[in-house]
Order: sequence, then structure tokens, then C-alpha cells
Amino acid sequence: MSIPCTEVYPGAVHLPRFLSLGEQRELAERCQDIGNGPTGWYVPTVRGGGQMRVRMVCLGCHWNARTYRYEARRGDHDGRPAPPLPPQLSAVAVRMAEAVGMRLSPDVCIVNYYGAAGKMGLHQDKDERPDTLVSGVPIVSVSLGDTAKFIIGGLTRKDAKTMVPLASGDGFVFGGPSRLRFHGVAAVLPHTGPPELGLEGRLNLTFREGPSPP
Ligand code: MD3
Ligand code: FE
Repeated sequence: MSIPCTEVYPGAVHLPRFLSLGEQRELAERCQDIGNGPTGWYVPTVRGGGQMRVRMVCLGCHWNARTYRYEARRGDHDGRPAPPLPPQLSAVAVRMAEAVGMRLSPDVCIVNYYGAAGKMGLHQDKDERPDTLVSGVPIVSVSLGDTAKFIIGGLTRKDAKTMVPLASGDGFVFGGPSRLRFHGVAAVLPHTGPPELGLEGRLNLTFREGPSPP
């Protein structure tokens, strides 16, 4: 492979510093513009009634944190239609997948914004269409800003876990047999991102194909 990458598990490939600082800046600015706009950041409330420890905005299609389903409008928040997914964002995910020999045609991007206390509990991403899960179409993650302690485990909650620091500009492709691994974010390390981004905290973009039909 011509670019630096580490296969953490089969189909789970880390692409450290894939993006230039200029590209990181452009993406971060785009996300902040959307997040601070009229259909922007909100804090999702999950099924049990608890608040997630991130701000979120879904592009292309909305992921409802109460039903764990995708929908056109933000039914668990303000009822507005999800903002479109800009093709310039999708293009980055397609490039990352191609760099490791995988393919996806993103329909949705979930943007998570972590502050200093941000984290995400161990979970699987299995709300996409069964055929995409079974065929191992990847989810592509892009990290911007502060470094996260990302945890990845196996196909059951109790399996052994590995910690991978995810830094600004890193890509991560989770496809094939790793598509349904448990994962989460244990912590975000404050003030570890490039100062040039002017970003306090961490942005993570996850590009997904095949939102569940209504
Ligand atoms: C491994 N986000 O939005 S991205 C999520 O950093 C999510 O915000 C984390 O987990 C974040 O669902 C981690 C990396 C990631 C995304 C999807 C995966 C890892 C994955 C799907 C399968 C296995
Ligand atoms: Fe996830």
C-alpha cells in the first residue's frame, strides 16, 4: 500500500494523518457552519432517557436516537428535515475507503462534536440496512481536532478490546468482518489538536451507506 495504514483487525484499517492540515481546516469549518446553522447541533436523548455526551448533527438522513432508526426528519428533536450531505464531504470518505481497497457510496454522515467531557459508550452500529451489514460495506470515520482514545472490541460486548488514539486528520475504515465490532470513545484529550483548526474539542464524521427504510 502506498499510504501509511495499520490493519487493527481484518477489515478495520487506521489511516493516520490521511488529511492535510488544509483539508482538515476545510472540513472542520464546513461542519461548524452546519452545526451552528438553523438545523444544527443538538444533544440526542437515547431510549433509556439519558443524554448522550456529544452534540450531533446528521447529514443526508437523520438517525433517531430514541427509535434507533433512520428517517428524513429529526423526529426526536425539532422535526426539521436533515440537512443534505455535501458531496465534498462524501468524496473524502470515498477516497479513504478506496485507499484500503473498499467501496462505499455514502448516504448519511453523522457528525459528532465532543467537548472536554465528551465520550461514547461501547456500542455496535447496526441500524443500517441488513444487506449492507451482511456484505460488510464499510463505515468510514474522519477525526478532526483533539485526539480521542478510541476503543474497539469484538462481536460481543465482553470481548477483548484495543485502544487506538485517533488524531486530527486520521481516517478509519471499518468494513468486511469488522463492520459489527463493538466500539466507543473512552475520552477526548483536551488541547491536543492542531491550533490552526481553531476548533475546541473534537469532531468525528462517520459516513454510512444504506439507512434503514421507513
Ligand atoms: C467500528 N463514533 O458515531 S468513529 C458513531 O469517534 C461512533 O465519534 C465514534 O462510534 C466517534 O457511531 C467512533 C469510529 C467507528 C465508527 C463506526 C464503526 C468505528 C466503528 C462501525 C463498526 C466498527
Ligand atoms: Fe459507532
